[in-house]
Amino acid sequence: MKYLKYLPFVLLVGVLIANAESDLFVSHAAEKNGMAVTEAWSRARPANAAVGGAFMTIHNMESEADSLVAASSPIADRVEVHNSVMKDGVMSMMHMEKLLIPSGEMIALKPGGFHIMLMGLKKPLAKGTEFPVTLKFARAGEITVTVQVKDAGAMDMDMHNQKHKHN
Ligand SMILES: [Cu+2]
Repeated sequence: MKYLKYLPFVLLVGVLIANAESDLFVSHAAEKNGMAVTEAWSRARPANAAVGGAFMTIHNMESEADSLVAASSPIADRVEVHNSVMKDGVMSMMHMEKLLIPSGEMIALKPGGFHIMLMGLKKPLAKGTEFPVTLKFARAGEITVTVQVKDAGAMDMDMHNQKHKHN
């Protein structure tokens, strides 16, 4: 656990972000076996919506690669890892059997890219509510993180920072 020294920083960032969103002292981050999941959030959806997306940052702090191989949540019948791909001007989603998290890398799950897809929602994704998602990694095992539901129009910080970048 040579990277444990970074953990207080990771937790602090999570707390600062949580505090910026609300007065609740909630950190939407979890760490286990050298894998850190931070900034877990979701977009509010209409009450009758059947699907929703969850976004987060996954940081592999170990010297070995790992893979996200499954996900689950008590609020959805099925949870999958998806990638959004633009093809011929049409955005479509691809189911990923596994998402590689290389050693030392941070992978951002965000709108328009990799995301956690919640299918068969059992409760509405209402702004201000929270729900748990359990991610299963091949090496690090299961990590449960609390996902915060934000505004329907919310974007993550990374997207704000990159809004002038086109690719
Ligand atoms: Cu999807």
